[in-house]
Amino acid sequence: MLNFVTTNPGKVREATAYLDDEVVQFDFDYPEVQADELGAVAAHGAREAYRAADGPVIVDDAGLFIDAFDGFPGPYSSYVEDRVGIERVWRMTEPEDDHSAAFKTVIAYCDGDDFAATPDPVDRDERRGQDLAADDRGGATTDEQVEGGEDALPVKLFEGRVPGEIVAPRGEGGFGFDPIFEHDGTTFAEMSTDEKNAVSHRGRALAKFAEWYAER
Ligand code: ITT
Repeated sequence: MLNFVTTNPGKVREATAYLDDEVVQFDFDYPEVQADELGAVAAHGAREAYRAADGPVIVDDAGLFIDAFDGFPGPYSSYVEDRVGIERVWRMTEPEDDHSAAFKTVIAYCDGDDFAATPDPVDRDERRGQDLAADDRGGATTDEQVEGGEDALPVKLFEGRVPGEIVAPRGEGGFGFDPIFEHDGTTFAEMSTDEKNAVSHRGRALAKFAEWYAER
């Protein structure tokens, strides 16, 4: 059994399609550290949640990065959805603006054990707040054994990104910013879960995670 640590059932719905193991929503509102990088937020959450859960956990920290706003709301997307609302985020983009955007997600896995070093990132709390972008991954992995300390719990990170455009809200499906995010002419809220998974940031990260997790 795998605990998906989230207050958002939409994320769990998307994950079940990828994993043979039973995925259970672990509704634990972990304190989100203020950091400019999703990887740091997700890794911190996975460590906190692992201490509270009875088994392996995944945390998914996601955000909408709008080019015209230099990546805003990014890691602050949840706060902006609650306080501003997605309709007003769309209205904030002027007609003459570049409407391109991307959804990004980082899935962080923790089961309390160490991982064999691989070309993929293993966050050992050494890079808090630093960029864990896909292109930087090589440097995130070390063979070093980390001494004791709960903060040193290893966390494995899987990243996904999808490009798109900010548009007027359309569609009834999905969750969060899906109605204002268009990919190839269709908003994520107009897609079924399977259609969204096939192209989405979360689908890409989940596919990488599922492949690795099946071996573990
Ligand atoms: P948890 O932190 O409890 O998992 P959350 O919904 O707050 O739930 P995030 O902090 O990762 O999750 O999400 C940041 C924001 O981005 C939040 O407003 C989400 O609704 C939104 N979001 C995340 N993934 C999304 C997706 O696939 N489609 C649309 N909006 C998404």
